Amino acid sequence: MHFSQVKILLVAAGAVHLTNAHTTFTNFFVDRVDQGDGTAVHMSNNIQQATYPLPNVTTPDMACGVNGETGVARIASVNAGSNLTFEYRAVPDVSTVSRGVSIDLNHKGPYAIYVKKVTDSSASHNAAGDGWFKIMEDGYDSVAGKWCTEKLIPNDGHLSATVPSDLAPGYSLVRAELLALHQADKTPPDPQFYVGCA
Ligand SMILES: [Cu+2]
Repeated sequence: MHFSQVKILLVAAGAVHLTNAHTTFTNFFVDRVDQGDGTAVHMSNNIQQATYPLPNVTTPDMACGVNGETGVARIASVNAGSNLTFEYRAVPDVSTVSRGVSIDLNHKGPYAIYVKKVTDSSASHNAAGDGWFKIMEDGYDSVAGKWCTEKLIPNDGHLSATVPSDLAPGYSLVRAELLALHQADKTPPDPQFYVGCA
């Protein structure tokens, strides 16, 4: 779907203007089961800017996004080998728009999924700092001629990873990082990181 079509759709739905059609991680799926809107997900509580990229790469918010250090009560149970899916949306509340509006097509770039062992997943101030390791990455598919962000759109905004079979039992945070590079070669460079944790 082209951006112009998205805009028309949103205007028709009476939604607010969609500035730059950024994106944010809203829904966590375990073995393809949706845990629910924002459930077990660390999300921004700024409704106007929830879909904005992080302003720079030195902010502690690089770990889990704005308000990402605030623990959430709901925890999802996963098993070694489970499929984890991260749904990104250009509009966090899809009750006002059609599902599947995940990101504007002009965003091109890779994604990666990270895990960090923590002592309590529901606690706050777990995210920033050491301990993260990468369990999945995808970038440019030279056969298809597409970036992962371009595949995101027909895939309902879903990124996926598999829980490593050797992950130790206990609590973990899992972090999704989507990186749009369409402004990264401009002056000043503006790589757009969209990160969130479950
Ligand atoms: Cu953007």
